[in-house]
Amino acid sequence: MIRRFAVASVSLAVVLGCGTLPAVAADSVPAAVTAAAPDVDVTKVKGHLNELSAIAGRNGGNRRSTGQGYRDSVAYVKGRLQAAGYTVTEQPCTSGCTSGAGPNLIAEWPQGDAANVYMFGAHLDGVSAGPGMNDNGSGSAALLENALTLAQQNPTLRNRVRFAWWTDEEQGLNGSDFYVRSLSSADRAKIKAYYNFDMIASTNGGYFVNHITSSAAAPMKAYWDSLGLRPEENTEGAGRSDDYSFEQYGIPTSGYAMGASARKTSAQASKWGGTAGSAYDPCYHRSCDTLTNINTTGLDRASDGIAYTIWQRAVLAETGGCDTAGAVANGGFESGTAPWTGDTGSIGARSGQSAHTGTRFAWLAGYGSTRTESISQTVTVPAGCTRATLNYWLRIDTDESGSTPYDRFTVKADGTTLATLSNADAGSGYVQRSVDLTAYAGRTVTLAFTGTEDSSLQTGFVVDDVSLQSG
Ligand code: DPN
Ligand code: ZN
Repeated sequence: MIRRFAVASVSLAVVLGCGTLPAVAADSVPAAVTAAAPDVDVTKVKGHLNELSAIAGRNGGNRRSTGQGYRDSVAYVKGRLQAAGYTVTEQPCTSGCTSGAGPNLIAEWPQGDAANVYMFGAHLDGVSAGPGMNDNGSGSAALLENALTLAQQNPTLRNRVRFAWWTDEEQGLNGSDFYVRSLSSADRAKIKAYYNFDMIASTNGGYFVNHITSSAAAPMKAYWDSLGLRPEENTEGAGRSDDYSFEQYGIPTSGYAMGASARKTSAQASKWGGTAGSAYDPCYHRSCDTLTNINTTGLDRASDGIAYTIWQRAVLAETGGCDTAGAVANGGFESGTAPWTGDTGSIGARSGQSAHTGTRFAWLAGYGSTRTESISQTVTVPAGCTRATLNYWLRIDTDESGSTPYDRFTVKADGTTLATLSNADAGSGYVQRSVDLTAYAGRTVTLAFTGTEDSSLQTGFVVDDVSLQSG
């Protein structure tokens, strides 16, 4: 049982009076939710990291591009992709690479417009000093699980998605340079953007986006903004990873990074936590870049942001006039309470509950006494949205039993109830839920989440990661 402290006393007579509330409608999940980007399972991402770690262990402790550790890494990624239905190409690097370097690995999902390609890449090689788990097992594993998730979900694609795992990055961005250089100019022109993932699980890391103000970066930034992370430009990594090979040919690029040997500033430590004055990755290019040198929270947030970007770029309808980025502010409750109003004391990091991502959440009700708590903010649904879905994560934790609804949770827009849940919907963890806000396109509405309890047996409604999506 998880119960909150509250100044409340409950008389037995009142307790006996409970149990006669009207039945509530089940939460309706609109069809549009099928177009929402999936949650990429970080446990599976870490499973790939375990395999890469074991591969290094069998091959002298590293995955350098010229060694068997690299070739075995290629075989692992290739095998998993093929099993999921990808056609995978090994591209030998025949010029500009270190002698003996293994191949690039390219995999394309055979759907969507082949003239509009969105590429997502990570270097799969490491340095000889260690197993290269953060640099760059992290990017490689997150990309692999994203590719497998795309195949498993198999959404109708508008544009083409191509994944790449690069060889010989550590010796000079050589694999990616060879790839881009080798394309015909016609094929290069089909690549509308390239997204790079190099070191996305730094233990003392920050949330960095490459070319953060560019239009290529918009979905990457929007996703981390939606978690309240306030990402910054990836200045440390500029020109230092495989996105640079694409930049050289004028292809728009972006990506995520959590940082290498540069030191976290005190402003960054206040914003993101961690240790000011210490390197983002204390094991950068060292033997200690092992499985313990992984920031699981950061890896999870990057993995989900990659999926969000794939969906925004290739799955969803054109968003012309429907830019939902930032429509819900502080939806992850990570940055204070504003602009939420109402019972903002429900927002924070409290013992007894935990966040869906980050450390903070909104915990509505859960006292075990008659009580209503509500938070709201105004949200503008852009006029150009042909679909708009409000997504949120909800954990319902109750001491009630059975299927009678006593304690209720509602989502309202301008006072109209769009979803109602109750203690009868309780489960052990967070569940992503959504309401359709398409009807509100072009309007600014007050969005409210409310928890209402009857006089006994607590039900807490824990909300996190609220965002508006254009699908
Ligand atoms: N990941 C680094 C490497 O491959 O050596 C390059 C890099 C450095 C990337 C600093 C980002 C920031
Ligand atoms: Zn790297």
